[in-house]
Amino acid sequence: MTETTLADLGWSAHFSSQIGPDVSANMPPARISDIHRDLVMAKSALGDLTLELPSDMRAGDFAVGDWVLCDPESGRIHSLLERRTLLRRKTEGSGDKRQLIAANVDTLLIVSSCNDDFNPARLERYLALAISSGIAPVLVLTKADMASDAGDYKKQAERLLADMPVVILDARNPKSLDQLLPWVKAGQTAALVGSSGVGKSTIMNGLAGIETATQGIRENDAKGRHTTTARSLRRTLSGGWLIDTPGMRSLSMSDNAEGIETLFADVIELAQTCKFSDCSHDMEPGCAIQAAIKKGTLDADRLQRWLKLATENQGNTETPAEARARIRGQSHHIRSATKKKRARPADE
Ligand SMILES: Nc1nc2c(ncn2[C@@H]2O[C@H](COP(=O)(O)OP(=O)(O)O)[C@@H](O)[C@H]2O)c(=O)[nH]1
Ligand SMILES: [Mg+2]
Ligand SMILES: [Zn+2]
Repeated sequence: MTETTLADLGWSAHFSSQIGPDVSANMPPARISDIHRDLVMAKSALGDLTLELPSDMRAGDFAVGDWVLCDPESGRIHSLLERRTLLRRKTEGSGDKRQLIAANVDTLLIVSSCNDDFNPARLERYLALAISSGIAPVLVLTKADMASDAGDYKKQAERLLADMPVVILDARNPKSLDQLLPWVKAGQTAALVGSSGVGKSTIMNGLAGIETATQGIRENDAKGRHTTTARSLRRTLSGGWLIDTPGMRSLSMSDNAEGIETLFADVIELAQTCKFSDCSHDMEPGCAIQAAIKKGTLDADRLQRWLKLATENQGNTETPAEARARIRGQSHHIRSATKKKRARPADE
């Protein structure tokens, strides 16, 4: 068996700077690959580990891709390291709670297909999430083999965000999947998101070299189709890391202002030149946005998409006080990691 180093697993200065070298020797770092009800699976320089949760944290406090320090004596997670990036979303009817999707992801592979699944409004939601989370987005359009005009989907996708890579492929074809290799190089982590049925698991299996018949993460759903039921971190054949996520039926906007402002920067700039500062860009005189639509320089659909996302995001976004409370809650576990270590006798 070849040895896995922390760097292979995606470890970087961001994480090592949070702990002293003596801590990492006694409390080995590990990266969470699967989360179950009361325990997590993790990958470390010592191999695959099964870890119990700390008594003051629940499974929902952890995300696939998280770095933790392990307590080898108890077999428990000792502490959670501060994340470099975090994908989270508000789920339907969950109030202020956010569901953690994945942590420490470098690239978000936003998957759609060259068919009716292709929907600019939904893709913009994923793009806003990526940008707001500080994660580079790549659009992956599958089923190019079944479309007569795959290039047209690519052109439409490229218009959504300047300089964003757009890849069209047949996810079942390994040669075609090679186009994704730049984002799954050794030590890099990418996450797959998109609706059910677009080919996320096919991409995962192709890049990780998993035979469909032998993989354990699938089970039959009511329709008799194979469906991914859990997130997982898997190593790709190229030495990178890939996180598959179950299809999301809805991705509601919350805490995504930065992403929305980036995606619609041109519309927002126009809005600032409207005659009235509280212009609703509807029937008001002197509305620069309506003028641009009339002139043909702005797409009326884009205005509607921007208004919808911005309004929804405002309604769902946590207040600064809520954000501070959340950040305090996270840093508590990081501080306690160093404190507990110092309290240990030197000869232990
Ligand atoms: N023709 C074609 N079929 C694909 C492609 N990608 C996925 N599929 C098929 O679409 C179905 C759903 O794929 P799956 O990977 O399970 O989608 P997921 O729900 O996003 O994980 C499977 O039958 C795949 O074989 C593609 O690029 N071309
Ligand atoms: Mg799947
Ligand atoms: Zn206006």
